Amino acid sequence: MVERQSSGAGEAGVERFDAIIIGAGVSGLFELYRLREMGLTVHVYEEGGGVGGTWYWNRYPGARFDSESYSYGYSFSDELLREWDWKEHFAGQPETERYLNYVADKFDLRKDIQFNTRVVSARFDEGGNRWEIATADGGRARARFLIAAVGILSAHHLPDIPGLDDFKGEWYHTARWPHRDPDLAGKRVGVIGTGATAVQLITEIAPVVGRLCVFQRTPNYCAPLRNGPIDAETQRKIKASYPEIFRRTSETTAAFIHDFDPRSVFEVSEEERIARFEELWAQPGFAKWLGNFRDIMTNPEANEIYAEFVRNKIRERVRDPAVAEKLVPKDHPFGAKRIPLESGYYEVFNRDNVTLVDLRESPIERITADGIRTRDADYPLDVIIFATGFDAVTGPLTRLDIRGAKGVSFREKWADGPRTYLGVQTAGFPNLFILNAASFCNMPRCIEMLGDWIADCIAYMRARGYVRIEATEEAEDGWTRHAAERANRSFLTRPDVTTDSWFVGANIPGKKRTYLLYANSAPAYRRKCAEVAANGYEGFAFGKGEESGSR
Ligand code: NA7
Repeated sequence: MVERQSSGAGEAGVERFDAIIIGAGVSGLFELYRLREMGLTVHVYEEGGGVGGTWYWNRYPGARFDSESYSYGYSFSDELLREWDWKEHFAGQPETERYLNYVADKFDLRKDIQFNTRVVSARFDEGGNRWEIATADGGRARARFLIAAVGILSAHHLPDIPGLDDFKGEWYHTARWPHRDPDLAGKRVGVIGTGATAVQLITEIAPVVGRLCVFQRTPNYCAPLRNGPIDAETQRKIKASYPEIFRRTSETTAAFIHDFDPRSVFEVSEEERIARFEELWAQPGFAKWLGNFRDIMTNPEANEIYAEFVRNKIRERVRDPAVAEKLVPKDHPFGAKRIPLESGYYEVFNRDNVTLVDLRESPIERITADGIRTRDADYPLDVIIFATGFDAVTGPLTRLDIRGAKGVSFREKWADGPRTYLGVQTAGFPNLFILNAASFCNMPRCIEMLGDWIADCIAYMRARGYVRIEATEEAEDGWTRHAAERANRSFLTRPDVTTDSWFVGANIPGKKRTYLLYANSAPAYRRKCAEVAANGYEGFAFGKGEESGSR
C-alpha cells in the first residue's frame, strides 16, 4: 500500500488515494473510519466547514432528532458508547454536532478530511479503473473507489417563487442556516412549509418573533415528541443496555427502538383500541407511529380509524375551530408522509402573534419587495424562511456531474427514477458505492450496516486482486423491478395512495414520480445484502487489472 502522494509526470497536482469519500456526515465519517482501519488511504471532501452533514447544515432553531439519541449514535465502538453521555432523549442539533465532532476527534478523522471543498465532477477512467474527481477550487484527485456519502436529504429545494430578488428583507433556507443565528426578535417572519423541519422551527421561533405567518400548503399529522433530559440513573441504564438496544434496532422494521404491534386494530374491542392509542400517544418518539397496530400501515380502514384519532388530538389543542380544521390533514392517510414530531406546535396557533395562511385557499402569487403576496392578501415581512425541503435521494447525485464508464451522468441515467442494484451501485458506474440508507430507516443503523458491507466488499476484492466491481445490468433491472413491485403493492407506497411528498419526488417540479426508498423492512434489506455477499457478490461483475494494488 502506497502512502498518499502526488502522481507522476503529466498529472502534476493530482493526488491519489485508495478511496475518495464525498461527504463528512454520519455516513462519510463512518466509512472513513472503516476503510482506514483496513489500511486504505482515504480522503474525504466536504463542502461544509465542519463535520456533520445534515447536522452541520440544518442548524435552524429547533433542529432535533426524532430518533431516540441512544439509538442514533454509532454502535461500532464500545469505548465511544461508554464515553458519550447523551444529554436529552432526543438531542438537539448543537448536541448532535458536538457528538460528531467528538467522534471525529476521538478517531483522528479530521486529518483525512478536506473541508470547505465541493466536489464538482467525477469521471471514471476505464483504462485505469479509477475515478478522478475535480473540486470547485481546482483540485483533482484519483482513487480506485469513490464512495458517495452524500445523504438522501442534502440537496435543498428552493421553490421558484417569482420575485425573491425583489425582496428587501432577509431570507434563509433551513438547510443552509447561517452559523451566526439571524436575529429574529420582534421581526415579522414568514415561514414557507409545514414539514418536519418547519414544525420544529415554527415552535421554537413563535415566542421570539414579533409576527409569524405560516404559509401552509399541506397539513401534516404531527405527533408529540415528549423529549426530556436524561438523568444520571437513566444514563447508567442506557449504557448498560446498549447491546439490547442495538439488538432490537437490528430486528425492528425501520431500525428504531419501536416496532409494530402484530395485532390488527380489528382484533381488539373499541375500548381496548382507544386505550392502546392513548397509551402510545403518551409515549415519546415514534411509538405512536412505528409501535402501532400493524394494519394501520397496511389497511385503509385501519389507517382511517387512527387518522381520525390523530385529527381529534389536533382539534383538541387549537382554540379556533376554523384554524384547527386547516391544520387537520384530510387528503392523505396517516403515515403516507413523514410524521413530524413536535413539542407544542399546535399551541403556536393559539398565539396572538401567529397567523396560519392556507395556500390551498389562497396560493402564493409572488414575493414582493415587502413580503409575500397571496391571491387574497399581502403579508408584510422582514424575514422569509424557506422550510421547503429537499430534492431527496436522487438529488444529491443528479446535481453532481458524476459520469460513469460510458460518460453517462446520474442525471441522464436516473431521468426516470433511480436505478440501482441494492441501492448501493448502479450499472455503468464501476467502483462507485452509494452509501445511503436505502429503506425507510433510522439512518445510522442502516448506514453502519451498508458501510460495513461496502468495506467487506472492498476487502473481498483486495484479497482476490480485483480492481473493478460493477453491478450488472441484469442485477440492476431485477432489483429496480423488485423495488417497484414492493412499492406498488404496499398500501402506503402504492401509486394510487401516495400523496405528494419527497418520498415520491413530487415536491420537485419536473421530477419523475416514483417511490424513492426501498419499500421493505430494514432486516429484509440487510438479509438481502448479506445473501448477495455470501454468494460471492452475485449480481456484480469483477475485473482484474494489470496492477495488484487497490489503486
Ligand atoms: P418536507 O417534508 O419536504 O417539507 C417541505 C414543506 O415545504 C412542505 O410543507 C411543503 O408543502 C412545503 N413546500 C415546498 N415547496 C413549496 C412551495 N413551492 N410553496 C409552498 N410550500 C412549499 O421537508 P422538511 O425539510 O420539512 O423535511 C424533510 C425531511 O427531513 C423529513 O421528512 C425528515 O426525514 C427530516 P407540501 O407538503 O409539498 O404541500
